[in-house]
Amino acid sequence: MARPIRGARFLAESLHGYGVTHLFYVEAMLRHTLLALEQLGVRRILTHSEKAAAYMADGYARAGRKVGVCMAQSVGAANLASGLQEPRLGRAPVLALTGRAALLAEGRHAYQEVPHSPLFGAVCKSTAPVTTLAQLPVLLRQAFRDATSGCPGPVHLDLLGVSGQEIETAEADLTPLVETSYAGVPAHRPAPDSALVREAAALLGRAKRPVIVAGGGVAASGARREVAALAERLAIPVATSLNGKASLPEIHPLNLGVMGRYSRRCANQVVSEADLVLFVGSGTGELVTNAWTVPRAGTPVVQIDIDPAELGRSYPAEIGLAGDARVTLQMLLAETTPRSAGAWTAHAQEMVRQWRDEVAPSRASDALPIRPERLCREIEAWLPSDAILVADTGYAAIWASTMIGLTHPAQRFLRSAGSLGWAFPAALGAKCGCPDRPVICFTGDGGFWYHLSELETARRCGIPIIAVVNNNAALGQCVGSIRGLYAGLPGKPEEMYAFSPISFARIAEEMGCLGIRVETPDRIAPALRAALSSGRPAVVDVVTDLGCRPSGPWTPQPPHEALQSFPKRRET
Ligand SMILES: Cc1ncc(C[n+]2csc(CCOP(=O)(O)OP(=O)(O)O)c2C)c(N)n1
Repeated sequence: MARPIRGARFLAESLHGYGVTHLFYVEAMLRHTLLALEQLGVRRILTHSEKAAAYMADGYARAGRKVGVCMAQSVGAANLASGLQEPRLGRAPVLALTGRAALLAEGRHAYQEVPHSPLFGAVCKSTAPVTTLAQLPVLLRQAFRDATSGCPGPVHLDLLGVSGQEIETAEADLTPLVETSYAGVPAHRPAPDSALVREAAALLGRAKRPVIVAGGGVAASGARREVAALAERLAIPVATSLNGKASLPEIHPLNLGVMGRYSRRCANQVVSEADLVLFVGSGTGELVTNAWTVPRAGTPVVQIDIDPAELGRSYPAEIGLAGDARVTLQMLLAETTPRSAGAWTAHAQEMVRQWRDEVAPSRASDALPIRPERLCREIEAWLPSDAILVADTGYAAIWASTMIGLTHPAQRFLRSAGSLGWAFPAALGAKCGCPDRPVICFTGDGGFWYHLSELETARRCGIPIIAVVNNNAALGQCVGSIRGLYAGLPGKPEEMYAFSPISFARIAEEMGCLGIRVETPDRIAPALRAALSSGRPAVVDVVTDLGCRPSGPWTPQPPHEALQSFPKRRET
C-alpha cells in the first residue's frame, strides 16, 4: 500500500533494499537522504573528489558484483562523469546521482551549471532527468535494471535541485519496490540455443589446437570453476584477458597467462597457433587481442557472451552462443566427451616453461634499486589466499599482469581499464564491498599521486587497504617513447616524465596511516606482512629501478593482418 513518504526516505529505503552498504560522495548532495541512510546503517563515505567517489563506487561494484552508488551536487557533476569512464570501460554497474539547477534557473546562466546529459550520455548506459518525486520509483528501478542487465555499466539520474533537494524534500504516496535480482550482476542468466551448444561442442571436440580465452565476463558470471572444468575435460590451454586474469590459478597446468598487449609472450604465441578459439565473456577488444592480431585473422572462433551484439564483433564467430558464461559452459560441459592431454597441451606447457625460465633471473634479482619483477615475485609469494589485487594502468598493469601470479583459486584481480590513478580509490571501494578480504592496490607513483588525498579518507573511515607503490619517481611507461622522441637531440626529456623522489611512506604516516619505505629486496616481505597485520590503511612505498622495462607484446607477422580484412562469416 502506497503511503505518504518523503523523497529522502524513499530513496534511502530503496537503496538499502537493493543491498547498498556504502555510498561514495562529495558534499553537498542529498543531505536528507544521507541522514536517512545513516539510520538504516548504510555507510556514507565522504571523499576528497567526485572522480575518486566514482572510482570507489566502481571498485565496490566490481569486487562485490553489486551496484555501487556515487553522487555529487550540480557543480561536481562533470567531475563525477569523468570517473564513470572507468566503469564504462570496465563494465561495472555503478549508479551516479547528481543534482541540477531548479527549473526556473534553466536557460539563464544558472550558477555553477552546465548541461549534464552530454557528460553522462558519453559514459553511461542510460541517463535520465528526475523532475518530480513521482517519477523516481520507475526511473530508479530502471537505473538498477540498466546497470546490471546484459553487459553491466554505469547509469545516471539527474535530480532536480542543485543538491537534489527538490526531490528529496518532496512528499508523495509511494512504496519502495525493490527488485533484488537487479541488485547485482548477472541480473539474469540466459541460456543459449542448445542446438548451437551441441554444434560448438562438436567443433571443440574436433579441434586439434583449441584455446580458451577467458575474459572479464567469467568473473562477472562467477564461472571460474566451469572454465577450469571445460579446460580439463577437453585438455584445452587457457589464456585470459587482463580483466579475466583470475579465471584460472597461475599454477594450473593449462594456464597460459594474460594475452594481448599487456601479456606474456607464451600466451600470445600459443593463441596465435590455435585452430579454434573459444572466447568466453571477452569483448575481443584492442588490449586483449593486441590490436586484433592475436588470434590471427581467420582463426575459427566460438564466442560466448551475455550480450548477443558482442558475438562476432571483432572476430567473425563460427558459432555465437548468447548466454551467461556459467550457464553456457555448464551446457557445453554436458555435451562434450573427455579428451586426454596430448602434443598440443605439451607444446603449450613447454612455451610457458620457457617463458618462466626467461623471467626467473629478474624475478630473483637482488639488484639495487629493486627490480619491479622482484617486487612482483615477493607480492605473489605473500599474497593472502583470499586477497583482491587491484592494479593500476601503466607499467603497473603489465607487471601485475605478467609477473604477479594468482596462485590460489579464491584470489581475485581488478584492473584499471585504462585510467591512470584509478586503482587506489577503487581499492578503497573494493574493501567496502568485500570487507572480509584483504585488498591490495598495486600502482606506480604517477598513478598514486592522483588521489593521494584519499589516504585521509581511508584512515577517517577505517578502510584498511594496502597500497604497494612501485615508486620510480617517474611516469615509467612513458619514458622510453619520450627518450626516443628526443633521440639524442638537446633538451630536457625528463621534464616530460620525471617527478620528485617523494617518500609516500612519510606522507602516509602524516595522514595517520601506516607507511613503510622499502629500499632493498629483502625488506619487501617483512613490510607486506607488517602492513597486513597492522589492520590499518598502509602504504608500502618501494623504491624501484626506472631502467626496468617490461618486454613489449609478442606479435605474429605480418602484424596488422587482422585489421586489414575479415574472412567472410559462415552463416548458420
Ligand atoms: C587518465 C590518464 N592519463 C594519462 C594516461 C597515460 N599514461 C599511461 S601510463 C602512464 C604513466 C604511468 O606512470 P606510473 O603510474 O608512475 O607507473 P609506471 O609506468 O612508472 O609503473 C601515463 C601517463 C592514462 N593512462 N590515463
